[in-house]
Amino acid sequence: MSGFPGFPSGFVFGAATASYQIEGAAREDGRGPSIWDTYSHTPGLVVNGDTGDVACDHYHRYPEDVALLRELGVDSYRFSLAWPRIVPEGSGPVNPKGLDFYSRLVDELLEAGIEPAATLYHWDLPQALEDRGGWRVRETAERFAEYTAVVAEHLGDRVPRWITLNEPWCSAFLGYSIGRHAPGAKEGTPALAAVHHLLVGHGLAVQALRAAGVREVGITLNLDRNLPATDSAADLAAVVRADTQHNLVWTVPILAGRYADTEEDTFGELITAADFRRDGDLELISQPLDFLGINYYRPIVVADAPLREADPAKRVATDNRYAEVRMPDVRETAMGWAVAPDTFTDLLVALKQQYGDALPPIHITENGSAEHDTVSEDGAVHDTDRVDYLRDHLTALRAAIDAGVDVQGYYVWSLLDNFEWAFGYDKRFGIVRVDYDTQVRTPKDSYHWYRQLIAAQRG
Ligand code: IFM
Repeated sequence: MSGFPGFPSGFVFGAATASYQIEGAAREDGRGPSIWDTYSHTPGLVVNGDTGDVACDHYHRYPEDVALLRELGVDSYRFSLAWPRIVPEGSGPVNPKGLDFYSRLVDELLEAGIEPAATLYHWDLPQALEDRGGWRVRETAERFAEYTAVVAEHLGDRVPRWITLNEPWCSAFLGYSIGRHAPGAKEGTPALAAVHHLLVGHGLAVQALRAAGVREVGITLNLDRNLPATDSAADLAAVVRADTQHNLVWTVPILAGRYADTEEDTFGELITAADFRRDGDLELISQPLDFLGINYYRPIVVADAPLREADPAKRVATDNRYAEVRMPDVRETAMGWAVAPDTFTDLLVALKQQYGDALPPIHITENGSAEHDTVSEDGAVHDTDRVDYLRDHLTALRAAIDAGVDVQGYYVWSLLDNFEWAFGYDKRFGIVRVDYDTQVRTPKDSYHWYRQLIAAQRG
C-alpha cells in the first residue's frame, strides 16, 4: 500500500472479538449464566436494555465469520472462551458441548490458515462464582486455574497463543468499584482485593498453561497514557494516582515482581488495611511471559479533583482525587474518546524505558474505534473516520518499533460490530457491520482497507 510504512517480517496482523460480545446462544447447549447475563438483564444498567442473548449469533454463524477472516487475510484471530459455557457452575462438571464449540471454531480457523489466539477471561465470570464472592475472594482465582487446565488440555495443542485475562482493570475497577460493568458493585477495599485476586488468577493460569506445554502465554492490559490537564503540582500528582490505578498496579507486580510504590498514596487506608496478600504471591504473579498484550484506544487527560465521598468506609477505589477532562482540539470517536495517535507511540516507548529488558515482546491485542457509521444507498459503509484512525495508529505503532520497542503483532478491535457492554449495541467498533435484525454482515471500507494493507505487507 503506497505511503504506508512496512512492518518487520513475521509481524502478526489479526482481528479480535470476545465471547459475550458476539456469541449469543446464551442459554444453549448447557451454558451457565454469567455475571454479564445478570447485569444486562437488570433494568436500567445497559443502554436500551440490550443483552448478549443473541448478539451476533456467532455461536451458529462462526463458519461465516471465519470466512470473513480468511478473506481479510489475517494471520491470527483473537477470541475469548466463555468460562460458563465450559464450566457452567464455575467449578465442578465440565460441559462437553461448550468445549466442542471452541474445538470446532479452532479447527475452522486452522483450516483457513489462521492462528487462533485464545483469551481465557474476557469478563464473563460464571454467576455461581460471583454468588460466592467473585473476584473479591481468592477461591475465584483457584477455580480459574482449574478451568484453564481443562481448556489447555483440550485445545492447548492447537492454539499457539494464550491470554490469561483481558483488561483486568475493567474487571476490578469498573466491576467492583464504580459499578459500570458486571457485577455492578461500588466498593472500596474489595475492589483492591479483586485486583490482587485477578493477578493471582493470572499467575495460577500461567502455571496451568505451562504444565500443558502451550507455545505462548501472556496477559492483556489496557494501559493508559495519562496526561496532566495543566502543569500544576496538583494535576501532576493526580496523574501519578491515575497511572497507579490504571497501569502500575498491574505492570509492577507482573513485570518487576513487587507492588507499586505509589499505591499507598493513591489508595490510602483502602490498601493499607488490606489483608488479602500472601507470601509467595509476587513470585506467582511475576512468572516470565512470552508476550505482553496491550489494548490501546486513547489518552486520558487527568486533573486533580476533590474526593467524592468524605466517609472513607463508603469511598470507592476510584474516588482518589482525579478527574478526567476533555482533550482540546482533537477529534473524538463515537465513544467521546480523544483521537491522538502520537500518545500510542509515547506509551510504548515509555514502557520500554520503564521496564527495559524485563518487558516481553508486545502484541497490540486491541485497537480500533467506534464511529457513527451510516449505510449508503448502495449498501456500503464508508467509514472514513475509522480508516483514518487505524492508519494513524498503525503509523504510530510503526514509530514505536523504529524507536526500539519490540512489537510483534496487532489485532484490530473488532472484526464485527458487537455488544459494547454498558453501551449495548449503540456503539459500533466493527470493521464488518452487523445488521442485528437480519444478522447480515457487511464489510465496511475499513475492512477493505485493512485487507489491502495486509496484502501489501506480504508483497
Ligand atoms: O469492547 C471492548 C472490549 O471488550 C475490551 N476493550 C475495549 C473494547 C472497546 O470498548
